[in-house]
Amino acid sequence: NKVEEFLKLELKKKNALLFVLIDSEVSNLEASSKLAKDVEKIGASAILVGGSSATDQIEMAQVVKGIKQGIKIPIILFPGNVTGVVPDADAILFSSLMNSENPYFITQAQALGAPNVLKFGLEPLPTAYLVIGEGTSAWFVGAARGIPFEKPKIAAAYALAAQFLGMRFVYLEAGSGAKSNVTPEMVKTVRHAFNGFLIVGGGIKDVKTAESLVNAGADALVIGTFLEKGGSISKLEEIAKAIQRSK
Ligand code: 1GP
Repeated sequence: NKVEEFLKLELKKKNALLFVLIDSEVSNLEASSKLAKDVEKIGASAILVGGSSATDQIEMAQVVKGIKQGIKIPIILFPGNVTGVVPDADAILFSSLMNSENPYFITQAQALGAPNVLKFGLEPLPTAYLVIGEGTSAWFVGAARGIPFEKPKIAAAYALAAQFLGMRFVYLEAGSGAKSNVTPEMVKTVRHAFNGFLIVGGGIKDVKTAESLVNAGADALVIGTFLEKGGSISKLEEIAKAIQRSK
């Protein structure tokens, strides 16, 4: 459990961690490699590669292999489907979209993808992936019955169920580029119910929001769109610094 141990060690040193999401279909190999190096320098703890719109497995494999050479922090796959399982990454958010209405995204894609996770030697991080709100790609593609933003207790009930099922990670996902991020109140309520590693992402792009989510109990924040839309590394560094120290 190398990556899981690494993340736990990181959490002993920092209050919360920054994960940067690279969508292999948005940035090309060269841009992705540079981005990965830059965000490692400013203190990101892991690079996630994937997303619900990334379906070109060949391109993703090339991007993963390419970035791997330039960085020391782990590459964690963030698959939207079986096509998100590629070689050369360190780990994979082996996720069940627990609030999907389609059993494919709860257990079937997992069964189809598992043999390759083993074959490629990827460390599976057992993750409950919970889609909050509506209207995003993750919500649509994953056929999610989005948990309303103002219903934190429902998210907490899913997180508790995830814990009882043995999952060690919960990912509260507002969706890439979401207009509103998951509320600190929801994070707090889930934190109360769930003992494992709590990831929060979707629509996070400023220091204040990031701090409030970390203060509410998030262990890691995922940021993708902010950089895709031209956000600066120095601003991301401010976010990284703020969440690593705030408590
Ligand atoms: C999406 O949670 C991640 O899956 C990141 O969201 O792209 O909005 O930063 P953003």
